[in-house]
Amino acid sequence: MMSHKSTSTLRILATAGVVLFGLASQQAMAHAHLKTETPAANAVVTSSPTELTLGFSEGVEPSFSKVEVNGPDNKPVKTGAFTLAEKDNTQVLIPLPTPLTSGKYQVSWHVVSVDGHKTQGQYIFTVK
Ligand SMILES: [Cu+2]
Repeated sequence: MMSHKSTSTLRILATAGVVLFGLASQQAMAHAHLKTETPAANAVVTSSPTELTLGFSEGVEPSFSKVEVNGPDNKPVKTGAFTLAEKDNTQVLIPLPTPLTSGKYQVSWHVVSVDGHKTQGQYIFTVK
């Protein structure tokens, strides 16, 4: 019967939707999200840090990832090489060869995780 048929079609569509949604959320969880950062987001530090550290939820590919820092007046800050912590590809170190003057700094990160997914974000911290 017609009504019975359309009910089963709906049921199949609903099941497919749940499966697709499940897959999509699993993939989202596998992306590299920023979990910790030093200096912390929105922190006010009293002295210039000598490096930034960014800890991600997944390992990242250094050759396809970058971290940019912009200082007061939106001027780009010179940073050292994008470096991964030894034996931990989730921990990124960004050396700051030149001491930071007082002001607000914006850190923008773009990373490709080991599963090939791109994520990006930004945060600020202040040097007093
Ligand atoms: Cu992913």
